[in-house]
Amino acid sequence: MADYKNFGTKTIHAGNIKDTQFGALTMPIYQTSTFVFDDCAQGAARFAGQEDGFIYTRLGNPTTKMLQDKIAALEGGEACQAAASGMGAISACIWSIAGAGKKIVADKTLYGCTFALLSAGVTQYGVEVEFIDTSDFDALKKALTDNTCMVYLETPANPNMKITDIAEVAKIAHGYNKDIKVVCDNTFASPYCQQPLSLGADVVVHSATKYLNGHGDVIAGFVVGSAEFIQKVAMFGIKDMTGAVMGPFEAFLILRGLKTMEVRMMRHCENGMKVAEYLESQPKVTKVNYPGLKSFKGYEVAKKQMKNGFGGMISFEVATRAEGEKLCNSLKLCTLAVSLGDAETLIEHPASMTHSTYSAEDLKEAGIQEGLIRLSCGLENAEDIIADLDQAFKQI
Ligand code: LCS
Repeated sequence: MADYKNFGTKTIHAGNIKDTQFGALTMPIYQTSTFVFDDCAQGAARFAGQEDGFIYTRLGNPTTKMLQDKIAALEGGEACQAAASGMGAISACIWSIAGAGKKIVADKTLYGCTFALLSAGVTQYGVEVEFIDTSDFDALKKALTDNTCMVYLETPANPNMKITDIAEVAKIAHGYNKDIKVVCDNTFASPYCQQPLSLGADVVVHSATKYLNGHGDVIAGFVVGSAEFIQKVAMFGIKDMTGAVMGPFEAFLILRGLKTMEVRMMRHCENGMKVAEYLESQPKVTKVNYPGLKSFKGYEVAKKQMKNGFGGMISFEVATRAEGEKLCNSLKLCTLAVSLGDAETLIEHPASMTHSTYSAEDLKEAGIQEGLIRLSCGLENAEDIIADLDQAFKQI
């Protein structure tokens, strides 16, 4: 694979497979479930891994392969496995690392369904899970045990944007046992802003539903890591344990979305900063969580590890849930919907929506307040987003 230096060039050119048959500029959608063998010897050789080539789309597909190679290049990983959703990627990753008798140390602030998978899912199959604040290094050191196989975190974390120092966590975990896998969900930052593998993480997981696709029309996920680990995710986590295969059409749409990722991310970051500064000046807002604000607790670490910008995700607190609901219901441009990273600015109430899998006690423990509102700044003009928020704040 050619070695492209810069992010925007990589999104367009890295991993591309040349169409030698017709010379198509863009990768076609190989909408096929299976691939024809010349003879039995070839089929056997492909199954035995003695011959390259495709077998069956659950095991690999040309459109998806090109996308996987591109994502690996963007995250600076050796290899990547695509999945049918972010949750599919996370599940396949977890089953490729953990098993009965093993322990996962996880941050307590996570996307709601990841929290559910870890707290109520894998624990049914003999996996031990301890939830801590991974930005508290003493707590991390205390939680590591001989059977710990994974440290799992998001930074910025969904929904309160908590920042964890990836390099420090990797140093502590690997210092305890080099075989512990540090897994970082990079959905909120995207590889444009932050590349966890370069900071010492072993594995990156993504909901590609968000910034990577960027157009609100796909559910998809990725796991990125060493070639050896991704082989296990592909041949065990996806092929056997979850079957969470990305379809070729989704792969095509993400390849299409990636071509504009750098320019999209520049605008998301610019809008994020402008809207965060506006929210900071708004008297009805009691707290603004945005990694680019100097007043934010995680600012110094974010500045160190989010090299290209702070992204488009913001959360903020108002006094009560009722005020938050009034605000959301009064918006005209910002759209009331979960998901994030789309062209449209999306707003939601985590405690009753994305994080409704948390009990009231768990929400408190994770620092997710009833009055917390999450905003995904889209690609509209920042002035229009701010004007809409401003008219809605006047209603409360
Ligand atoms: N990881 C993070 C950080 C997420 O925010 C999500 C989804 C996932 C993983 C799961 O990805 P999916 O299976 O949906 O592709 N987050 C959502 C959210 O905040 N609103 O709606 C979905």
